[in-house]
Amino acid sequence: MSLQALEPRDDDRRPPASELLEIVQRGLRAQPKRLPSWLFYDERGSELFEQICEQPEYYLTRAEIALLETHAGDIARTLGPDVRLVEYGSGNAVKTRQLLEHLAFPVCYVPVEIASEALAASVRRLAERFPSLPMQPLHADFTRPLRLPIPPRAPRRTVIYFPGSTIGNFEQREAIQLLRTMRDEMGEAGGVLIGVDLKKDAARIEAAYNDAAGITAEFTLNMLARLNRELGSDFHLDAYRHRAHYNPLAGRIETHIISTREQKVRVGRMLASFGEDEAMLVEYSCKYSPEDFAAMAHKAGLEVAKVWVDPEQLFSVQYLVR
Ligand code: AVI
Repeated sequence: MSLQALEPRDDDRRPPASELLEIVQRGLRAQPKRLPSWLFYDERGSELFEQICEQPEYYLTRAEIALLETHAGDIARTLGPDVRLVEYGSGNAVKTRQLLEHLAFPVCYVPVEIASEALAASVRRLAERFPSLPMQPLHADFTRPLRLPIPPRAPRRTVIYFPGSTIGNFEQREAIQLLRTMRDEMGEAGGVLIGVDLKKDAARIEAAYNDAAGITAEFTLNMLARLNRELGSDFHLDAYRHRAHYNPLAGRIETHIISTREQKVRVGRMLASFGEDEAMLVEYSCKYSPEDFAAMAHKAGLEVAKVWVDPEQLFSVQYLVR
């Protein structure tokens, strides 16, 4: 499976219909069936994800924001002055703002995002608050080598910012490859500031992906609605359900779409069969102990220079250097 296979994308990253059809047909032919998680992020999926972040069970966002609030000064001191901040994925305004507010003399902010709307929105939001900070938005896929714009003045270091534990949506091999790409982009003196969700009590993790309000279930099944709309497939949404289970050996939430009965679906010219209770994998959300993550970063040629963890040890923000 390619690096981008399970990576969050959004609507703008939509491949042409013929390519999308091929990706989906391949996923339905696989044994067991699996579809890439970036298919979640059409317009509705992105809205639902924002709602997930506000659910009481989804501790990740709140824990990360609280960490940034509590340790903003220390994080800024660790990064040092005259930083060029390069954010992978369109920034959550709150997290990025917190960071920028505390950095000493940031050289520029470079949000990297393949979805042009999200990219423009993140720049708009931050430009209001930081009118004199140069913004250099880069419309690109961050899993591929980037051509970073020339900064307005020489930075002391380039810091890649990758919040949200999005690294958890990549399988190990792909996560290592992505960390290696970051290592190349940041250069000799650079660093990576990354949000990493931690291993913890399985019930707590499972609850985060099975919120009582059913938002995550709706988010998961929205993938099928998207395929029906974009490919003209005929998934019967009421004959599938969401299942998110924590696999303690692999240390990850495995989200599946379950067929509640025997059924067939037409996708283009393909007629795919589902058995009753057949599970189709749609997302991994990997959780790490600090040691696991350090070992993985090491394989990418990066060392953990500093880790900030909340008192409940739910989430971590980590600073990686060469
Ligand atoms: C984007 N990513 C870090 C989320 C996660 O927690 O894996 C996506 C998500 N899927 C279901 N809930 C949230």
